Parts: sequence; structure tokens; C-alpha cells
Amino acid sequence: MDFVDLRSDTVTQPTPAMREAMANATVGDDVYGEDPTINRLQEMAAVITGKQAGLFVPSGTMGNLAAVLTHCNRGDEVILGNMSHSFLYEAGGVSALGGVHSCQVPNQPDGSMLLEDIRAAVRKDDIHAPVTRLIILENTHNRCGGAVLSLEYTRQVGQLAIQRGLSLHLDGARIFNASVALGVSVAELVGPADSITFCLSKALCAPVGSVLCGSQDFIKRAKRLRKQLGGGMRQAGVLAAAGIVALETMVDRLVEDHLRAKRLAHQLAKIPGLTLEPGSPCTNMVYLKLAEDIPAQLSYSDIILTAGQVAENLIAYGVLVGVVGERRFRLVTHYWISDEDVNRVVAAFRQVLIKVLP
Ligand code: TLP
Repeated sequence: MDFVDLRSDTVTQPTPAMREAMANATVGDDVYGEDPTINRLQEMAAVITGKQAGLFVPSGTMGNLAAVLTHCNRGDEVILGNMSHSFLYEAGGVSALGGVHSCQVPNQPDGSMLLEDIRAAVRKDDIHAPVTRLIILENTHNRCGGAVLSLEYTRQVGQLAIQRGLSLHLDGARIFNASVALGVSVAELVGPADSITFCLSKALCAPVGSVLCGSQDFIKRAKRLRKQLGGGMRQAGVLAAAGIVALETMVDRLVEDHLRAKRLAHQLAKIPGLTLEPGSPCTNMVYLKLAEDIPAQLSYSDIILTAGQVAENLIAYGVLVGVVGERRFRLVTHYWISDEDVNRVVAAFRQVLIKVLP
């Protein structure tokens, strides 16, 4: 069966243009710095982010980890959101591999952390406390509905970091979605950050890879960390070639994913049994829940309906969705999702929920 896969934008396949570029890529040994295609991608990334240099890494997770380990010493502390990808989904790498302690500040529904909460989290100079070294922001914010952090907010956090002598890292896995949604250039949006990771392998459709960007000195040190983490690749220009096509051709079209997410959300919200989360979608992620009234309606039959059960039932209709809680779904639109696919998903939800609603 042909599946409509909305579990994530990480499932995106490379485009035909990417496959062609990969086949024809000129390559060299990147650990020697001799892969011309990787060098070109890194230069492009530096220009786009307005930073001095870029470093091609195998994944967003490694980009974030290398950034934290470059900014922090063992025993230092990083301030991050309690809903951030770095805290929730990176297997505790900063502590397990870097000995870096994390201080989790509550994320607000819009993906931000309150400035007063960040200020309060910065440690005083006291031998009992770790040294606060770094703040991490995430834009767009995955777990907070794909929410976009504004330029104004990012600047405020950047100011706070400067005042307290801290560094600021931005997990910009989906910074291009943020840039398109705000109509603000990536360079401007990430200006206040000392370093940024962005991903090529999500909505931009490249098969593998992210780029970590920062100052010349920062990237030089991050390169040693990448080597320690086993991320020094050799003729990986075949991967970077797809990344270049991604940057050249896949950014402007992201607006289509955002519009399709809106249409999908609008249609799904009309189905009894589903409740759209407030403000959703902000970008390419639709977050929704099973409606409050479902258990009451089902109480006579003793069925407890979970998002997981609904997702399992949707598979029979060729629809794959993300389950991110007992009653919560995440549906991510991307290049390979068409208007027809949206209709198919809506029809499938309707069919599945009709079966369980009286
Ligand atoms: N996110 C994945 C899962 O890990 C949850 C997804 O399906 O959305 N930062 C952010 C904000 C991310 O959403 C992700 C991936 C990463 C970093 C890590 O990127 P990779 O998967 O390349 O290590």
C-alpha cells in the first residue's frame, strides 16, 4: 500500500534532483578538509546563518551535542527548556558523554522560556553550584507545536546571555520553517546566538545531515569534538551534494507545507472526537488531541480510546501519524504530502472515529 506518512518531516525521501547531484558529486577526504562539496555546503551554511564558519555533521543530535561540548566544560551547566528536543530526545547525551549538567526551565506553550525564569536559573558564584555556561533555545519548537520564536524574543535572550557572560546556542533544526513563517531571514533570526545547528534532513528533504555554524574559532574546536564523537566522515560529499540542492531549492516552498498543515488542521477540527490544540498549526506541525467527551460517550462500552489505538487503526487506511502522548497526535506536513493526501487523511480519521463514536 502507498502510505501517507505524517509521522515526521524526517521521513522525507531525497528528490530526483538530489539523487542526481549525489551521483555526480565531486568528493574527497573530509577529515583532511578535502571534500570540495562539503566545503561548499559549509560555506553556504555560514553565509545563510551569518556566521563565520560551518561544520557538516551527520545529525541534528550530533550538531547540538558537539555545540554543547564545545561551549561547556565537564561539570558546567546548560539552561534549556523542559520540553526541548535537547532535553527530551537526545538520550541525555550532554550529561552521558559530556558531563554537562542541565537545568530545565519550563517551556511556555509558545516554545519560549520566561526571561525571569532564565535569569533565576543562572547560578551564583558559589562552590556548591555548577557554573552556568550556556542557554539553548529551539526554533521552531517541536514539542510546543512547531511554534516560532520571534526575533524580538531571541534578541532578548541574547542580551540576557551577554549580560550574564553566557553563550547562546540555537537548536534550529527547523529554522527555515521559522524564517519562512516570520518573513525574517535566517541570518537575522540567529544573529543573537553564538552557535546554531540546522537540519537538512527534515523539511528540506536531504537524506542525511545537519550543519553547525558559529565563529571560526568555535567551529575549529567543534571539529575536534565531532571527531571524538565519531562524526568525522570521509567522502561524505555525496551527502552534502543533496544538502546543497536542499538549500538552493527547498526553502521557499516550505510555505506550501505550512498552508497544507492549516488546511489539514481546519478539516480535522470538524471531526467529532478530535480537538485541535490552541494556535495549531504554527508551521508544518498539526497537534491535536482526542476530545474530552470521548470517554463519556464510550463509557457504556468500557472502551478506553487512546491515540495509539487510533493510529493503529489509521494504518489500514494507509495513513501514518505520530503519537506523542496518551491522547495526543502530531501530524507533520512535508514535500511528499499533497492536497489529495490531506483529503485521504481526513477521510481516514473520520472513518476510524465513526467506528468508536456512538
Ligand atoms: N526530531 C525528530 C524526533 O527526534 C522527535 C522529529 O521527528 O521531529 N532538534 C529538533 C528540534 C528536532 O526536532 C530533531 C529531530 C533534532 C534536533 C534531532 O535531529 P536528528 O534526528 O537529525 O538527530
